Amino acid sequence: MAARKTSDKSNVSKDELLKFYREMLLIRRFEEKAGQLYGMGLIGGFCHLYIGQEAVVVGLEACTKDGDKRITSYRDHGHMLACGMDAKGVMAELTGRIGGYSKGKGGSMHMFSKQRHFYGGHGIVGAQVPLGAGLALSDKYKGNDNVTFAYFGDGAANQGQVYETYNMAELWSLPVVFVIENNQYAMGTSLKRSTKSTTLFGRGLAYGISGEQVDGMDVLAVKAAGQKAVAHCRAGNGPYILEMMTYRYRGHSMSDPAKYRTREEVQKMKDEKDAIEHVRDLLIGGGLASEDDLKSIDRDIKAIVNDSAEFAKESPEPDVSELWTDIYA
Ligand SMILES: Cc1ncc(C[n+]2csc(CCOP(=O)(O)OP(=O)(O)O)c2C)c(N)n1
Ligand SMILES: [Mg+2]
Repeated sequence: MAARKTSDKSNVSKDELLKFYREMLLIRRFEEKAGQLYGMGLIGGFCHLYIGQEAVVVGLEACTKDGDKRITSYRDHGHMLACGMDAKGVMAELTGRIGGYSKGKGGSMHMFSKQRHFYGGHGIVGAQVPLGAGLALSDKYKGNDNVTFAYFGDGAANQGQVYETYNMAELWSLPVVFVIENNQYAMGTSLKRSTKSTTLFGRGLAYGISGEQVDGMDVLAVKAAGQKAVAHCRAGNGPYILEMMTYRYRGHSMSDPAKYRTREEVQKMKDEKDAIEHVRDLLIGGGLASEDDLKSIDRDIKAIVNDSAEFAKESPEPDVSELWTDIYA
């Protein structure tokens, strides 16, 4: 990997770097496996992979405490794994089995965990943003210091409901961090083709919300910015916007003609900015871990992912009677 400028390393311990490595690798290997199962016809419907963007959610989860909430779009498997949801339950949901988080009835975009305060998984672009502010409103009402992370994409950032939410969130000083995962594309539409704004976080200023742009491929930079944002919210100062500059390596979803960007562009990001390689370099280059240490982590992760796939294949499909459960009427 080409050398790159990295953020301040002084606020990170060896153990935390190893934790980041492990968590990002779990997301990547889990999704590679999901991609394979999709190809084998074991996963149906929509499936949007997060590969490339791992540092965003892993760095931000390092800033959370128990009680904090998260809500995101359909590109959601990384968020689930990073907040501590079980790989087996996520994979079984992807394959539509009873052992999945929604008993196999929700699929990739519709998983939830009350225990981990994960509120989905939303297929309507931008819909999770007002819902996230609503979650923050409930915590504000209860008078605790919990924070909600509402993740959305650069494409979603052009939705009107985002700006209605900004206005109410600032007016009511809601403890919500708006995380824009700017991976530079909304399906096949590049940011340049959808807006003349030079930054997305800057739009918050019109509503009185502070924010900043962050190198979302650098987990240490993400964590540092996350800590600042969370402190702002916990202190009762209202919302904060983090625009994470990131990149997805795979297609928008499992079918993507990939005509909107060059192979060279994707390869350049992988070669120069990969978040996992970055932490690997810090660990090995800094003499904090050996190749063998990392190989042993790789083996552990492989075992977790393989077990999740086995569980997902062996778990039965939901019984027909499940059609009548978990519904409103
Ligand atoms: C309201 C609405 N409009 C359009 C779509 C179709 N659609 C699904 S994903 C997507 C692009 C969103 O891009 P972005 O917000 O950048 O998120 P990313 O996929 O890059 O994570 C679109 C237009 C949808 N699901 N919902
Ligand atoms: Mg995008």
